[in-house]
Amino acid sequence: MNNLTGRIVKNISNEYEVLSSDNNRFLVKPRGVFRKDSLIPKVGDIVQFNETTILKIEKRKNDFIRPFISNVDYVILVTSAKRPDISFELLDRFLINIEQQDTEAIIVVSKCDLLSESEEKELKKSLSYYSKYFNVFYSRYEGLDDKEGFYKLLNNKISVVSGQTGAGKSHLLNTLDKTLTLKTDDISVALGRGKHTTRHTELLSVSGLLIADTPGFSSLEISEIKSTDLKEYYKEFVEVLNECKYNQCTHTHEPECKVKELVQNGLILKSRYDSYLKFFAELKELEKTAYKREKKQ
Ligand SMILES: Nc1nc2c(ncn2[C@@H]2O[C@H](COP(=O)(O)OP(=O)(O)OP(=O)(O)O)[C@@H](O)[C@H]2O)c(=O)[nH]1
Ligand SMILES: [Mg+2]
Ligand SMILES: [Zn+2]
Repeated sequence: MNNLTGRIVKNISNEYEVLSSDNNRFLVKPRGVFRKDSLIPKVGDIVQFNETTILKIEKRKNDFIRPFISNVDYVILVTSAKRPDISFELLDRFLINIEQQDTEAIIVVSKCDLLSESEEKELKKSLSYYSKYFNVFYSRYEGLDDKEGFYKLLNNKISVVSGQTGAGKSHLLNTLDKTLTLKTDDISVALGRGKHTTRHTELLSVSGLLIADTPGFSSLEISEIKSTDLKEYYKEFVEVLNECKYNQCTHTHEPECKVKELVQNGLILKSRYDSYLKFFAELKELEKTAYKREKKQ
């Protein structure tokens, strides 16, 4: 057999399922030499392979550790309106992490059926702010509100669902393709948090789209960003880049700061600014600890 090209869609221990460009599936193992180079093939990789072995991993467009996947066009961030209750701070944490990896985020607010009419209205008002910068979709137990828009956006793209455990990632995929039977489970009521129902990352054919289901997580740290670079991850701050008095304004303590002015006028969402201040302080603290450690050595 000649060498083939395909995409890794699934990994279980040292075996990989590859979907070839002509839509056939193969179960193959990586070449021993990869391990020597500490190169681990991952879901999303474009590879050259023969009937038993992965021969070459093509250069990755992007490379995620959590979820463990590569070559992603969109991260579909599933965040539940209720159970667990929506947290704008967590939402911002996820969004920054996604942007950090050079990928675009799509927000899906799930479990809207658990809200009263007035609660839903209120939530949509806050989220309309996000829709200036991101594609925002709403879903309920029966499925997505705007399926058509979703399909249009994701057609011919590689996407991955991500988000808190119990947010409804697997359930969402099940509603999009009735042939899928992904395991979903109720979140632990006592703990108020999920227990990781999905255990593997797998790229699925979802009514013609390629979307990976992934295990969720319950917390997320922002690190590896310099505190003074954090402002670049807030699109609304970047829009007024040159309008603060000081060029290097961190939008925290400086006078005549345009960002602070817009927060006061209600043009920048207060919770966005609050999350910025919180993450800024977290990053400063990390830098301080690293500095102390360096001095000791
Ligand atoms: N009412 C309601 N329940 C939902 C909705 N989406 C998911 N659920 C329920 O929420 C629970 C968790 O859903 P899952 O799809 O397993 O969540 P997950 O994000 O895949 O969780 P992990 O795999 O642990 O990361 C299940 O009991 C689902 O039936 C929704 O839109 N409305
Ligand atoms: Mg799941
Ligand atoms: Zn400023």
